[in-house]
Amino acid sequence: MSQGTLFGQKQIRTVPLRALIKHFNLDIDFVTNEDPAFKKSFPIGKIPGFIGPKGFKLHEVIAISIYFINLADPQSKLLGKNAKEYAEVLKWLSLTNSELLPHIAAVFKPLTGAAPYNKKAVDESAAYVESVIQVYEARLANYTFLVGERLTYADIFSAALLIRGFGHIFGAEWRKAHPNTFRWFNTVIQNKILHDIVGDYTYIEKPVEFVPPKKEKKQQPAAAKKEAAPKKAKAVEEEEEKPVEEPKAKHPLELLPRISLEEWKRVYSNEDTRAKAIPWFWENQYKPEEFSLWKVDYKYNDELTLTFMSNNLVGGFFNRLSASTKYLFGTLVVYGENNNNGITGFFLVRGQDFAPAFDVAPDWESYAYTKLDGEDAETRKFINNMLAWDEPVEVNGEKREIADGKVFK
Ligand SMILES: N[C@@H](CCC(=O)N[C@@H](CS)C(=O)NCC(=O)O)C(=O)O
Repeated sequence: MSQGTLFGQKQIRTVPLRALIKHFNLDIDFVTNEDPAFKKSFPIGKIPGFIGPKGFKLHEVIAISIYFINLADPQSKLLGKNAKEYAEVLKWLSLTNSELLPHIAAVFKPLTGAAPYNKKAVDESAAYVESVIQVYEARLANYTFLVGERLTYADIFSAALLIRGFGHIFGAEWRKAHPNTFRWFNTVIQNKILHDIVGDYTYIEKPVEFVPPKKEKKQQPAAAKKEAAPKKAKAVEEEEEKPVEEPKAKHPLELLPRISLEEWKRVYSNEDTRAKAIPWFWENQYKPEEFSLWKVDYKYNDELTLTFMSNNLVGGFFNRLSASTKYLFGTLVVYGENNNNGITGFFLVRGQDFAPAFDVAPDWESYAYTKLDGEDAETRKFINNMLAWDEPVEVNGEKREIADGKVFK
């Protein structure tokens, strides 16, 4: 049975909700707010509105969000992992929804001509946006995400609504002055949950500038005619135009010389690992001037339970790393047994820094990265085993059997 209907069009507050529907595969239709059912059920006419089974109705984006998440998974860590984190998630949702977004709109709408322009009011709103953003800057100076150490709905929701800021007023200079918020936004916007709805994100170079509306000049009948055009529905009026699209800057790793990883990936998949692939790797693939080697260890091994779940965790991490397929090859194995296991492995990374290749995955900081010396015999022994998985792994002086593993290629 259908789980309900969400009403809206392209309004920004529908973005995080559509992301939840997709992520949790909820059976909820997304229907235009022009629909008579919306008009009848929501007299204030604000978007989003939701109608569930048996006439259950909700408005207010935060309430609808919490309902969707609980409907899909009452244990979801997207709402934090305890009462304190849950309250913190709500704090950020409220701050972004009530303080940030309306004031961002109060800056760019007058600039784009969507609302009357008054320089003093725009400047005041811009100053207020700045003071609120400093709350995000401060938190994100020491943490990857807004709540706890993992991605929560606070991140998804806030990044989604901040598209209005990044789409109109947070140009290159702003991003330089707010490195923490930018780094966080860039991470969250690429997370699959949002990427599925928003797609590849492109940044603006410069904020929108105020252009006095032509209609003030009396001699322009075309503009005057436009002014007299019939008004759109109120809620649609609220919707902002698409952000200016500019070509995406080249990924820093694209600027480096290239030895393809493709051939190695083919060799590793097709050839006998010990006899052919491993010698090929050291001879043809590992060029220290172009690649670096990293030991990668999961930081929270004591939280792992069943080995197959640890392996799923690795699978999820690899999925989220997929934007870096061209720059990485690696394997992570799960060693040990149920309720006593850990994750370790190695990666070959284009360039000498691991961060630009890994930071596409929102959970990249759940792993520790240690640079390896490819000339060292012990290192080679470890990597060879991470390719062959035919010997136990040594962890803190103890030999542990490999239970499972995944190859990132
Ligand atoms: N308090 C509401 C605000 C919703 C809201 O302002 N929605 C905008 C679109 S994102 C809207 O419907 N604007 C139309 C209007 O103000 O008439 C919520 O948090 O959901």
